[in-house]
Amino acid sequence: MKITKEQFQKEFKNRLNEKYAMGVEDASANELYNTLGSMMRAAYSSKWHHTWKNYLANQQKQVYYFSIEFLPGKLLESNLLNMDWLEVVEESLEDMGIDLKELINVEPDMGLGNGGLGRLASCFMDSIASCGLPGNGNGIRYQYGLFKQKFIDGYQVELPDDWLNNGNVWEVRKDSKAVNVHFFGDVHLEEVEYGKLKPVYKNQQMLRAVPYDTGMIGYKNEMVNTVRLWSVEIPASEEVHYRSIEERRALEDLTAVLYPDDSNEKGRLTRLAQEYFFVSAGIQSIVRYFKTLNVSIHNIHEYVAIHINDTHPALCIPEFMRILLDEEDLTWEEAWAITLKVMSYTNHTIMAEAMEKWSVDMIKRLLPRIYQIIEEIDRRFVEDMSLKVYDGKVVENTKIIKHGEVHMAHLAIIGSHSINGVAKLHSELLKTTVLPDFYSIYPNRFNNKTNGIAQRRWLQLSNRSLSEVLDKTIGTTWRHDPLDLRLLLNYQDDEKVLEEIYQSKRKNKKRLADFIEDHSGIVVSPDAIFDVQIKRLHAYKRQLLNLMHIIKCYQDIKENPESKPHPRVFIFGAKAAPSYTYAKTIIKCINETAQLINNDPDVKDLIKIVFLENYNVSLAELIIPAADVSEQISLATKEASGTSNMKLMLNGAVTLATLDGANIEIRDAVGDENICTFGITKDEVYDYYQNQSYSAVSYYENDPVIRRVIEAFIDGTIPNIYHEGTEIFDSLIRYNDEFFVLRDFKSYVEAQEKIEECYKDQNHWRKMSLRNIAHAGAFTSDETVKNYADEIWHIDTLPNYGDE
Ligand code: 26Y
Repeated sequence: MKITKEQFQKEFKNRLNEKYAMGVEDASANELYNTLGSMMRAAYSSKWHHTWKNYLANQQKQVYYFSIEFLPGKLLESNLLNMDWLEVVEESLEDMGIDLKELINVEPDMGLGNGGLGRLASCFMDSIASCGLPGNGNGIRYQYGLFKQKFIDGYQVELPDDWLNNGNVWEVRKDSKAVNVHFFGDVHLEEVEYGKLKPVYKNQQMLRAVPYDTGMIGYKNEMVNTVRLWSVEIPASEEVHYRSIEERRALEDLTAVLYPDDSNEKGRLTRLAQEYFFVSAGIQSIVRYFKTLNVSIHNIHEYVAIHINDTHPALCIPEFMRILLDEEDLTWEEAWAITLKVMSYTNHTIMAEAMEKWSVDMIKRLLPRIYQIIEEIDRRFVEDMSLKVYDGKVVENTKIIKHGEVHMAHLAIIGSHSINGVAKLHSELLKTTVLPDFYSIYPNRFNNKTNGIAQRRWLQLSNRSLSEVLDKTIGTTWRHDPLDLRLLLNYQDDEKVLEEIYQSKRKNKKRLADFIEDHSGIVVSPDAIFDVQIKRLHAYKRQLLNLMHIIKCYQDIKENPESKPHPRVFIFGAKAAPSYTYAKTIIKCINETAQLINNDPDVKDLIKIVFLENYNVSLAELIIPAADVSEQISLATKEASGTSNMKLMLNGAVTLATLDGANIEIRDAVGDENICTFGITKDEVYDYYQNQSYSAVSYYENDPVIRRVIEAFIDGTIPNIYHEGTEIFDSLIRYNDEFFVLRDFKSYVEAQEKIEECYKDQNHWRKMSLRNIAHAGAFTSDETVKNYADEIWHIDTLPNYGDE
């Protein structure tokens, strides 16, 4: 999509005038942003139309990626990049006296996700379009995104994220594609003709699902795919039933908020209704589109692949069965065979508490027909397995409905032809430890697809200064093929290149330092080591381990005022689920420790702690390019993959990591000498579990350094944390330190010392940093989605794709 400066400026001014009857000099940043956005949308609309017309004409098999979360962040700059408009627009606006950055700043983050899983979905959407693959997203258009985080007296406070209040230029409401979704009521099966049972419904509640489509623009390839997000409305025919505002509100609440909880499911009916709502709407719309192809429904699996992103959309399986059975009159056997071919599932966690289960009573009440189908899937599964598997325990462990609950992961596994984990270790653990019985039943269904990241957003856009150095040094092919970053290895002994990379890092650190000063008043030096831990706040991610090391450093300085560690800035970004009190306690403790250390003159600025408020995609784009050290310190086995580890590596940070998730693959890619690993391994973790031999209190009693650090939480050293300090103390000592923080403390401290040593040898450090950048191409989500496309979805690019 090419445009010249002249064309752009003329069109931009016309549009501004048309929309607001204004000239450039009178318009606000917001008006200019809206003008630019609508102009871009008009420009890519014909490509968007063209893309789906081509899919239609070729009867292209497409994948539909069902995800209850999408976390794209801002779209303006990334759309400009992918349209190949970025430079022209930047220059043209500058000529008109407009700074593109100001327009970027007024766009709200599209924050329809909690963390890793939602951001992965968005990287995949970018990659699928950029690789020319026929794929679409399907999710919920939450009226409020993930809460905005504020700190008041060091405590996390949640405020609503009203991201739509100024409209959304990127979305297109498609009234003509709306569908109805049904809830509640009674259902029974009646014999409509001989031998054929059909459901008959009474007293159902009907809601309207209205889609809002957003174009996913491929990187300079003229392709535009779709993410379709559903919003609830009251159908015109039902208006009479909901006359009071309260009644209407209750229904409209269905798509009002994203559940900000990725740790404990509170069993909320609304959440289950959300899951069914976007699943049913999405599947109905797929089938409706499929019908326009004029192909027999018996062959739908040759045209449609449906991906279930974690278990939240697992109702895809019974819903698809419902349509094939009740609306298309297929037999159970055929419907099931087709469903299996269509569905695939990704697991993102091994934490038992994050495995979704719903009470039978609730599903039965909310989704009576779906429950019947789940029951029948389960009945047939148990019957079949009882014939094939001798061990009764295996069947007991794998069935879907148990103790009055529906196990969503079991449903997803039984109904999918492919089940994947998100890093090698995680996929192995699924087979050997988490789901061994399923693995024994379906060995061929299990596979690994290591996560990846979109280098366009996480390097080209967020780190312009490094990108320029790369262009100058290795040419620009890495922008299309991130594996070409490896060419940088030819320059690892080139002082000039090392210096240029360092200077770009310093520039990014300066930019972040200015932001920190503006937003928190804390002054930090860009010459300090920027040590970064950014991710959701979770006990297993062990922000506490990081904090404990900081407290140790502080105590060392107090004890030995002459010591001269290299100055460090410890940077945190993390939201805690509002109901997760322990995570909030850790936030409070970090904030109070920051108060203490940042204001203690004895510290002489050798340590600063900065906990930035409201960590989100845009903030990540600012922090990551400025990081020296990447903290990836979860307890081995707990972090399925992690993706900030990949983003930080790509931006030249050196990883300080446990052997968990994708950290292991990062180590294998960069080599032992370019990463700093520590901590117990998965085998040691499982040994402790098996022998129940872990004793946290013995570390407290026998290690004076640990004791002194832990006591700081309860002896007044850290002020204002009377309750919180006790809670931390108890979690470690009374409740035996569930995530082995004390076990790993010593080796973490040693690893931190090694980091400091390496950093002091700047030449060595710069080489390590370069090698991290050079090897990060391996973690491009372009490759990840190509693997999904080839091995799971069996989809292909358009026949003439890539022809000039
Ligand atoms: C059921 C409900 C409580 C729930 C809601 C959200 C459960 C889980 C989640 C989200 C999980 C998540 O974000 N998992 C992360 O997925 C990333 C992408 O695969 C991984 O990199 C990361 O390790 C994993 O924690």
